[in-house]
Parts: sequence; structure tokens; C-alpha cells
Amino acid sequence: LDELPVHYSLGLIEDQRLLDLNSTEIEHMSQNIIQSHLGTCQFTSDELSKMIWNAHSQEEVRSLQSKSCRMMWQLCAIHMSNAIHYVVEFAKRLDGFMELCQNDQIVLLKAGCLEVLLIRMTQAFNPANNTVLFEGKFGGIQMFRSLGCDDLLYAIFDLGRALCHLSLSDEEIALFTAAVLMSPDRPWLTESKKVQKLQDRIFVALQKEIQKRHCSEDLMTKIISKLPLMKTICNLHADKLEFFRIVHPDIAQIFPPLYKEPSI
Ligand code: MHQ
Repeated sequence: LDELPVHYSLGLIEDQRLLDLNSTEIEHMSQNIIQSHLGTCQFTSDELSKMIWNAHSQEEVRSLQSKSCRMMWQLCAIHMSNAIHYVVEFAKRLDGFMELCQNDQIVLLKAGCLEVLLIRMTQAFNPANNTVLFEGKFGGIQMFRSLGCDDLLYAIFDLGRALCHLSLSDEEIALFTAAVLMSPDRPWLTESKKVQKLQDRIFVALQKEIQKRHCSEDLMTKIISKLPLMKTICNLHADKLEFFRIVHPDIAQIFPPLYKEPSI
């Protein structure tokens, strides 16, 4: 009874033996995922904990607010593109990812990079005062006023708070983001069985990691329960992006290639 069943939205593993894995293999895979995360996370949690009380001044917030919608979108697009490059690098370092066909690599990244970014955001989010890292310092939702998409931003900040509330470790974030990236239900995947197998193993590794710190609490269930909100945000984001692309086709040019076509 030492292996608890692993439940998740996309399938059900009743017995770890079904996956035909031994602990060393899981441990090895965990290490690969954690190292990949640490090597590509842009800011370490140490760096972030030092920056967390370094907030934008009133003046700086006002200056962001006085930017035009256009300029602000551009600024956000630059930061998001940059962050997405790190997510792509993360994926490339995951065992198994580069062995997938190129079509599937692109499908998984296109569909998952925003979700990964939202999970990564927990480390750059201060739930004590609802601020997030932007332009080198922490600031609240009002920084983004000129974007004119408050609904989306409230959803993003709500998710940030909810994810912070789970107080995930770096290791858990690494495994969680890898699992989200390896979602076998993305449209247009050609080898979803292969992806499913990878994701199953990652969930087993995540469950193991969770058991190290949290004894009784069902953190796994809580983590999984955040997935629908993340999907909603990504869809909302894709809609805004679509709208923005029509209104400002020139700026949409700088969105990273993966970002340009939310669906193939
Ligand atoms: C990453 C580092 C990182 C980089 C960029 C609605 C809209 C057009 C944009 C950060 C959303 C505005 C993003 C820049 C805002 C919510 C975006 C803009 C973790 C994530 C993080 C901190 C991003 C978080 C979300 C930000 C602030 O390693």
C-alpha cells in the first residue's frame, strides 16, 4: 500500500506496476526534469525571494499606466516572448521530447507554453500584496491598466494567488510544468500514445515528489483542480491576442512564432 493511486484529469493510473517502471527510473527522470527546470527558469527562487519586496514606486506605476495600449502590448509581448524562449529550452532538455516528431514538438509547445508560463509565474508572484515581477520590479494589476483587458488580468492574478497558496517547491513546479507540457489531448498530435506514456511517468514522479513533503494532504488533487482555470485563461488570452492582431498587425509581428498561431 505504499504506492498511492495517482489520479488526474486525463486518465487514471491504478497501479504503478502498470507503467512498468522501477524507482530508479522514476528518480532518474525526476532529476532530468528538475535540472531542466533549474537550468531554464530565468530567475531562481533565491533571486526572486530577494527581489520580492522591491516594488515599483507610485511614479513608475503611473508611468506604465500612461503608456498607450499599443506600447504596453509591445512591452508585454517582448517579456512574454523572452519567457517563452526559456520554456522552449526547458522542453528541449526533457528526456523524450526531442524524440517526438517535429510536428508534435510544435503542437505541444504551442498549446502548452502559456500554461507553463502561468505556473512559472507563481515563483514571480507575491501573494502577500498581489504583485508580480514586471520590468525588473514587483507591481500590482494596475500596472497593466492601459492594456484594456482587466478580465484577463484578474483571472491571471487570481490564478497566481491560487497557485501560490499551494506553496509548491521548485521540484514540484518542474514536474508540474513538464506534465502540463506533455498533455496527450492536444489537438493535432500524431503520436499521442507516446506523449501519454511520458505524461503518465511524469505524474508518477510528481506524486512521489509530493509524498516527500506533504504527508496526508491531497496536493495532487488541488494541483489538478487548477487546470481548468488555466485553460480558461489561455483561451481568453488567445482571444485577446486574436483581437489585438487585427487592431495592431504591425506589433503582432514581434510575437514569437509559437505565439502567432494559437491553433495550427
Ligand atoms: C517567467 C518570467 C516572466 C516573464 C514575463 C494580457 C497580456 C497581454 C499580458 C511575465 C499579460 C501581462 C509577464 C509579462 C502580464 C500578466 C505578463 C506580462 C515567469 C512568468 C513571468 C513573471 C511573466 C508573468 C506574466 C507577465 C507579468 O519565468
